[in-house]
Amino acid sequence: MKVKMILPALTEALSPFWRPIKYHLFPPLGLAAIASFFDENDDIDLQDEHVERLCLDDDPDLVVIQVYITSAYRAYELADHYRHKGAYVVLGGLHVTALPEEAAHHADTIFLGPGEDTWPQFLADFRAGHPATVYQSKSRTLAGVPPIRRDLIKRHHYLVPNSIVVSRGCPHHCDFCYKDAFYKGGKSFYTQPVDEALAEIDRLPGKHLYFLDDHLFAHAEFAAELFEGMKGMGRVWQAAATVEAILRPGLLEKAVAAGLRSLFVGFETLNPHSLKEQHKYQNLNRDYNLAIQRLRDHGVMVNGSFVYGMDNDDETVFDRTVEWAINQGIETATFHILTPYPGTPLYTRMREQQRIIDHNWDRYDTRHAVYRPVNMSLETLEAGYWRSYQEFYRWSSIVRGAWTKEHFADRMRHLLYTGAWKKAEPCWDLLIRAKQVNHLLPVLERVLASFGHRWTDQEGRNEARSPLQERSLLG
Ligand code: B12
Ligand code: SF4
Repeated sequence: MKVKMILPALTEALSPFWRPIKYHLFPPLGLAAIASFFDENDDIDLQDEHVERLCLDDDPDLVVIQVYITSAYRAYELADHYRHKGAYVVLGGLHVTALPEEAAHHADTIFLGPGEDTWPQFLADFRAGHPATVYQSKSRTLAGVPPIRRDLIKRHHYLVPNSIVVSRGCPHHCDFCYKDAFYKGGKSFYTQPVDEALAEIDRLPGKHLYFLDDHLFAHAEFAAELFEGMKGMGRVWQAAATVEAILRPGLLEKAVAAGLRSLFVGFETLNPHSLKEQHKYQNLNRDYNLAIQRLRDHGVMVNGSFVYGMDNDDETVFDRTVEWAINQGIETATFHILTPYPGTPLYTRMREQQRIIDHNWDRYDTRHAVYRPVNMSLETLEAGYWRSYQEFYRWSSIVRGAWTKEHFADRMRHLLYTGAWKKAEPCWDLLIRAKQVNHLLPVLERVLASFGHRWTDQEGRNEARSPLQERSLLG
C-alpha cells in the first residue's frame, strides 16, 4: 500500500515572523509514532511541511494528516486535494479531537485522542475493506508499542534529530491546556515501561536528546528509574517539568546525573490569583526563586514559559515579568498570549462570557489576542507581548541575566546559548537553506555538556568547572 503522511505547516510559515530555526530544532513524533503499525512492505512517505516543500502530484492510496489548530486550514486544504484525487484521507491529532465535526467535512475517517489503540484497528479494518468513519481512543497504554519509525524522519533537516517521548499527557489539569480535552474518555497520563524507554534511548545515535513529554518528571518513580538507567549513557538532554517537580528533593539531582542540561518550566504567571483562576494549583505557593536557584546550583539552564492576558493581568504585567526573568538569570523565555483552545475549560468559560471575538484558527498561535481581556485593551496585550521579547532579548538584558551568575563558566554559557538562539538568526537561516543545520549539533552538545557540568567536591558541595578544566577533561 502506498501511504502519504503529512504534518502540515502552520500558516505562520508564510508570514514575515516565520523563524525557520524554531521548526528545524527537532522532529515532532506524532506521525512517526503511529507509522510503527504499518507493514514492512507498505511504501510510506512522511513529510513535515515545516522543513520541506510538499510534493502534491503523487497518487497515494492512503493519506494520513496530523492536525494542530494553527495548521488546521492547511490540513483541510491538503485533505481536500487528495480526496479529489481519489485517495482515502484520514485526519487525527489535537484539533480533530477538539472539533471533530469540523474535521469530518474533510476526511473519510477521523481519529479522536491518541492513536496507539485506534490506529492498528483502523489498519485492519481498512485492509479488510470496511473502515469506520470515526475511531475514539479508549484504551491507553504504551507497553509493547512498536518503536517509533525513525527511518521515516529526515534527520538532516533538524538541529537535534533525537527527539523522544516516553509518556503521554500530564497528571495536572490547567484550564488553558489541551490535555484534558484530548485524553477525554481514558487515562490522561501514562508512561512507557522504563525498560522500553531505555531501549529507545539506547537506539538513538549521538549524544543529545530532546524529550517532548509534557512533563517528564510527573511520575516520580518512573522518572527516578529512568534517570538511574540513563546514568553512564553519556547523554546530554533537555526536557520540560513543573516548578513543583524541581523543588521535590532528589529527583532533579538524578536527572542532572543522567545528563539534564536545560529545562522548560511553565511558570506562566507570578500572580497567585491568576494561578487559581487557571486551576494551575501545582504552581501555587511554590517558591519560583528557589526552583531557579536549585536548577542553577545543578548547572541546568532554564527556558521559562509565561502567559499574558489572564483576568488579573493589567498593563503592568509585562515589565514586571520580564524584569523578574532577567533578574533570575533565566537563559531563554517564551511568552504567550493566553489562548482559549476549543475543548478546554478556558474556552468554555470565555465562550459563556461571550468574550471570544475571533474564530480564525490561524490566529490561535499564542501571539494574537482572540478574546477580550478584562483589565487592559487587546492592543495593549499584543503590544506588551511583543515588547517582552524585545526587552528580554536585548543585549543589555542578556548580559544582565548572565551576570546574575556566580561562576564565570555559567556566565559564558548564558551569553553563548542565549546569543546563539536569538541573535544569530540570519546564520541559522543560511545553514537551514544549505541543509547543513545538523552540522551544528556537536557545538550545541559541547556548550551543554561542558560549561554547565558540575562536580562534587570532597565536602559534597557542587562546583562549576572552569572551561579550562573542562577542556582538559574532554581532551
Ligand atoms: C514538538 C512541539 C512543537 C515544535 C514543533 C511542532 C511542529 N512542527 O508542528 C515547536 C516547538 C516548533 C512547536 C511550536 C508550537 N506549538 Co507545540 N508542541 C510540541 C510538543 C512538545 C510535542 C509534539 C509531539 O511530537 N508529541 C509527541 C507525539 C507522540 O504526540 P502527538 O503529536 O500528540 O501524536 C499523538 C496523537 O496526537 C495522535 N495523532 C496525531 N496525529 C494523528 C493522526 C492520526 C491519523 C491518528 C490516528 C492519530 C494521530 O497519535 C499520536 C500518538 O499518540 C507538544 C506537546 C506534546 N507533548 O505533544 C506541543 C504542542 C503541540 N504545541 C502547542 C502549541 C500551542 C504550539 C504553538 C502554537 C506555540 C507557539 N506559540 O509557538 C506552536 C505552533 C506549532 C504548529 N505547528 O502548529 C500545543 C498545542 C495546543 C493545541 N490545542 O493545538 C502543545 C500540545 C503544547 C501544549 N501543552 O499546549 N511545538
Ligand atoms: S502542567 Fe502543563 S501539560 Fe500539565 S496540564 Fe498544566 S499546562 Fe498542561
